[in-house]
Amino acid sequence: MNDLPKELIEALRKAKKVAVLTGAGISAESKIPTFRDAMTGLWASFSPEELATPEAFARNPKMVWDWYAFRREMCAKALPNPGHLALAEMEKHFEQFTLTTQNVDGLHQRAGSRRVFELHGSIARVKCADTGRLLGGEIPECDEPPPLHPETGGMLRPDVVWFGEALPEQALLESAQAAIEADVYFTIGTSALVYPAAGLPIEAGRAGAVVVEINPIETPFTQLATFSLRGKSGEVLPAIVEALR
Ligand code: BJW
Repeated sequence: MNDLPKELIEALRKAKKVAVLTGAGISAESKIPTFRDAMTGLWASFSPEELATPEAFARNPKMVWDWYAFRREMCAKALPNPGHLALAEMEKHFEQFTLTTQNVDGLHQRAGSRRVFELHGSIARVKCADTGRLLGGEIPECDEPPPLHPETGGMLRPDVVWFGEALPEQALLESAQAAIEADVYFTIGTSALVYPAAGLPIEAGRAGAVVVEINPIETPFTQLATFSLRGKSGEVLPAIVEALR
């Protein structure tokens, strides 16, 4: 990518505090399908309400468990892509760098990012659906999923945030604080439809940050962004890191 705005690189050179929000698009180049892209989205054949709500799990726990088991395996096999790696590299350039992700795939940490806040949980963890107690060891084998928590006897579910559920308080607080303190705020690979995550770049902009969107297509956030870079994060982010060298 040759046509990065000069003003953006200048703003980054001056910036002390940088914060980032990522969504499913950053993992698209690691072959993890996004949620809402036509045809390829994970929900192309299912509606979110069928799979990612507590009500869906209560109605059909086996279907929801199986869907997450399939995705857990896909995430475990996936590898971080140049976009994840560029963000891990970028972390070293700034006095403060806060990476908030809506993704549950763990790829930022595997790429080497150190300060990561997972707003929607982690697909690698499971917990008791009744008590919220996390499972310590391996997921137990069972004939009729979901398996049960060995200590509580309740059904296991993924430790992710479904619609209508509260986000992890500390992760949200730290992310909101980073947004209002940021000199430059990036919103990368997200459709900007799901709140409260989608409110973070809005807050950053209101507090005076230079806000940069990276996405191949327009989103509801595009109009508010200072710079909207049309492209894949796996191409745009390495170009930004290169320009900062
Ligand atoms: C690329 C690319 C490439 C492709 N490079 N880019 C305010 C207003 C309206 C509604 C609400 C509101 N506040 C709360 C709500 C309700 C609700 C909500 O937001 N609803 C809207 C949909 C209307 N929010 C909630 O319910 C949240 N909870 C809550 O608010 O609780 C309140 C509460 C307080 C106290 C007590 C109790 C409750 C919870 C939201 C949870 C979202 N969960 C999910 C599932 C997580 C688990 C899982 O993975 O299965 O999170 S839904 C799903 O959407 C997932 C994602 O993290 C999230 C966002 O999706 P994302 O990442 O943006 O993906 P896509 O597919 O939408 O977009 C991908 C983008 O990438 C596209 O733009 C592509 O173009 C782009 N792209 N290739 C760069 N190579």
